[in-house]
Amino acid sequence: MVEAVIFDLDGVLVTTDEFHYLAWKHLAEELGIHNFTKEDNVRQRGVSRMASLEVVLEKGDKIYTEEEKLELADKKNNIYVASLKDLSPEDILPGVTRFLAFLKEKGIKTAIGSASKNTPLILEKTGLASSFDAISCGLDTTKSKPDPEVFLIAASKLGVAPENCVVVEDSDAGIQAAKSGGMYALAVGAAKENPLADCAAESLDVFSFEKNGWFCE
Ligand code: B16
Ligand code: MG
Repeated sequence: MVEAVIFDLDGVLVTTDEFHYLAWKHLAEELGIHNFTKEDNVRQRGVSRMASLEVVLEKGDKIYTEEEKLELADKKNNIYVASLKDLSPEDILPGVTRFLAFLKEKGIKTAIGSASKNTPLILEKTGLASSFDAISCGLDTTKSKPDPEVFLIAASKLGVAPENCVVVEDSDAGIQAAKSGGMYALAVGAAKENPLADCAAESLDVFSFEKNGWFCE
């Protein structure tokens, strides 16, 4: 029985996935890497900032020390945070408000399970902070997706057993994390063809509660 839904943030609730891509592209260009593409960015979805940096660096041929890598990750984060300056409720993805209203009506708890350390800033700017019963993010974890830690912390903060949680994710790393944490996985967007997912939809906007009756049995 579904008692809680844990939402990924970037690319599921908010359009910030595009801002991540643009910030990494900016950094790549500065490093002389001109062939960093949206396909490369798919592998950055859901994974940590440092793992995302490796996806950029493997497109070039320079070797960086750990200290230099930390500086590069910081630089990207500064570009990314600056690009969030005008983030507002208008950047909430289509279908999110309807989805949250449905869950509230059914008495199903909600949480955030995001790899991003910028989660508090994004929730504040979009006005979403008060819409969730618990927040678990990159500031709470020591391991990143595909490790299930971020979702298990969310479930524990909600007081719901993992097998009664559904995770909504747009990344392959996140779907893998949900399944290894013993949760249901609803894949949207970039992850919609992931074979590990229990169900899938192009976006939350077109997700049908009627066709997925198990959601509210
Ligand atoms: P930050 P999610 C993830 O957020 C992004 O998908 C991923 O691309 C990013 O590297 C990660 O957050 C860390 O973000 O640099 O802001 O701490 O999809 O798990 O909500
Ligand atoms: Mg995501």
